[in-house]
Amino acid sequence: MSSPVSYALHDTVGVITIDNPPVNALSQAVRAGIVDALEQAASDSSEAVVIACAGRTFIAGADITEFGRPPQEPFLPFLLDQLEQHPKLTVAAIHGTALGGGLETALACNYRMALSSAKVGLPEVKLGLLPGAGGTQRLPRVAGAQAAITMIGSGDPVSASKALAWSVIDRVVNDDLLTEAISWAKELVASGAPQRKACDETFTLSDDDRQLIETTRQALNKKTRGEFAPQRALDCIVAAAELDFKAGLKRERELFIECMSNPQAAAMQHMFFAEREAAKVDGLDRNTPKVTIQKVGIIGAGTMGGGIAMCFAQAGMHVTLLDRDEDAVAQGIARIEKNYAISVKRGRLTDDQVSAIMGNITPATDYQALADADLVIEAVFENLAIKQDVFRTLDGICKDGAILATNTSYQDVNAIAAVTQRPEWVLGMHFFSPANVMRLLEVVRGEKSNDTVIATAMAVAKTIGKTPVLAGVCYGFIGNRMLQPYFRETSLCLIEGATPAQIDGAMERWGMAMGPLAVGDLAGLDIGYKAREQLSDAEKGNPASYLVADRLVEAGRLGQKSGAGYYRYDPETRARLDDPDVMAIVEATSAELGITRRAISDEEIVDRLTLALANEGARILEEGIAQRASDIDVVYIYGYGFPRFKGGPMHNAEARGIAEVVARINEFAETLSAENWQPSQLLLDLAASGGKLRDVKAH
Ligand code: 3H9
Repeated sequence: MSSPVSYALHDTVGVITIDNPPVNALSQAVRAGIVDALEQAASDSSEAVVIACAGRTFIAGADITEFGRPPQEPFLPFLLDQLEQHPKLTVAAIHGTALGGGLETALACNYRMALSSAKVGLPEVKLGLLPGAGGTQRLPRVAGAQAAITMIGSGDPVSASKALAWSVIDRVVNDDLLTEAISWAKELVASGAPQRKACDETFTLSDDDRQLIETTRQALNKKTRGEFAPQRALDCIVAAAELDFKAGLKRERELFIECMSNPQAAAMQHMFFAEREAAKVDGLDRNTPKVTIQKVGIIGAGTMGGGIAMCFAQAGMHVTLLDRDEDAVAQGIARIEKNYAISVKRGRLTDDQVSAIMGNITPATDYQALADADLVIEAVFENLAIKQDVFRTLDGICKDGAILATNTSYQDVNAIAAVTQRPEWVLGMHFFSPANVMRLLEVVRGEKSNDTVIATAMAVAKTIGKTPVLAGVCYGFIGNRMLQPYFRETSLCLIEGATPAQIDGAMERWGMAMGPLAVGDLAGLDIGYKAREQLSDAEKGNPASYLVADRLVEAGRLGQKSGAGYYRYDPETRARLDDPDVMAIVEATSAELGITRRAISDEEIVDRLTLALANEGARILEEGIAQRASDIDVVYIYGYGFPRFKGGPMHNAEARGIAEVVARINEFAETLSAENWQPSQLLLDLAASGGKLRDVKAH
């Protein structure tokens, strides 16, 4: 097999070229190839060495697919030591993104040049790791405390110009990177420039730097609550100041191994691949023609429709925002303007940018305005008959080949498509509120949706910055369907003995962005109440799972919007406060239903809620509603505040062990409710066979 690394002499400069598509990750073959090339360069006539990459980017880091397998020599820290101690002057030539082990490689060179379009970063914390090949020791020595704390703590890449200002790199060029790097290497040699080595630099922390570390620690504690790696990464920077280079590397290695052995690392790496996989539709030809989307119609100028309009307008598409009368549209436009005013105030957008975006939105009240739209998204009231009316109208007006999407959360996409003469051009595009912020988009394939419609929806989702996940038609699709058993268990825990603060506290300490009852208060308890009003008693199920919510609504407690729901909300700070009135309602309802309240442990709460999700997720997978288990994880992480460091409900179950999960579900079936806790057939099969959820493919 030919090596992904080649070496060639360009006059007096030896050029090492890495060509390992797609992103030049540092696989074992690449590491071995670089070691060989360095040996060759050490003994030939070259006076300097340039390290460059073919393809779209400089090295994007270690090969993440190798993590979790037995490590193979040569190891990256060894390789980078060889590079740093190389007898010839070394220059890294960076284009695209130099990330993780890629930037660490560049930092082990004597000099660094980058294209002006390049970005550099140490994103390891996003994978549950810290830079483990000297990055935490070399970056502070080369670029100082602020750059190191910011880049290593956040994991966010910085532009070439920022990197230049911080001295992470030494030179920026606009084009001809390789030619420029070679001639710069020659110049450096000719001028007798020293072979600068990061390991020889000293690094100290001033009082201000130590203060910055403290404030960054606190900020990260909030932003990456529950994550193991970010604080350890900062520990490494402190070690860089307090220890010599060799001892600092040793400390980095110890903490790197601690991170790598923590289950969070596997969960976050799982998510890295899961979100990329989610964009792929099994069985869909890569060359499926797509509709070019330039004009988008949005029906319904409410919060949801307005948020969706913002997404498309920001991406430069022309949006017609339609509602039934002038007042309704004007209100919708005013709401969008208010949102953008906040963005301007926070410095996220300029007035000019907002004007340009608003210029992309045209208000309308006449459906004829949608006649030439390429894509129409309906976001009207959640009622099948109303939605069907909208689609009948669209069918009569929209041009051939237009894609007609419903943003329904629960209605039957097939029943909506069926009222048109073109059901193959209809699908669901389920946005999450607030639509301009939330990254998830469920692309719901109706039984007749054609491939072009699906391929276009998946692609346009990316254009507007969303993470699309394909779902099939069922009540609630993937995400909201799983919420039903999740909320059922929440309500049952409450009525059987827990308090709102205990349930939400347990789930938030476990990692959820927000506990389920606080979510209910945020969304509005009246929504579920109104939905239940349309159901028969049999359809509503066990009163224990909704009666408290009904009583709260009947007492005028609709959630945050009325100042009280499961909690009371401080009118000024919006802080949620425990409310004895709620517990009085809960206790009275328990007594009325003949339930003897008992102490419920946090562990039981977490198990009931997370396993309810995993069990329903397995059914969804079994029925082919989701393509793969990891898609369900993406839905929960991007749409429902599930902690990324747990890898989503399916990965969490897999990491725990499917056999153990089934055993716990069976225990709940015996002690709580046989009806609610039937393990899904898929989980039973996997527990029996020792198979993995990640290998299950939907049919
Ligand atoms: C590290 O370096 C640890 C060291 O400190 C210490 C070691 C001792 N490995 O994202 P894309 C695949 S940790 C393997 O769609 P883009 C990706 O799965 C690493 N595969 O492209 C996808 O595959 P597929 C630190 C990787 O242009 C394909 O490449 N580095 C890796 O939108 C295209 O990816 C990082 O965390 C990898 N490292 O974005 C950087 N990276 O086509 C991670 C990508 O089969 N990577 N793939 O679905 C990225 O952030 C983006 O991929 C990048 C390109 C910005 C580079």
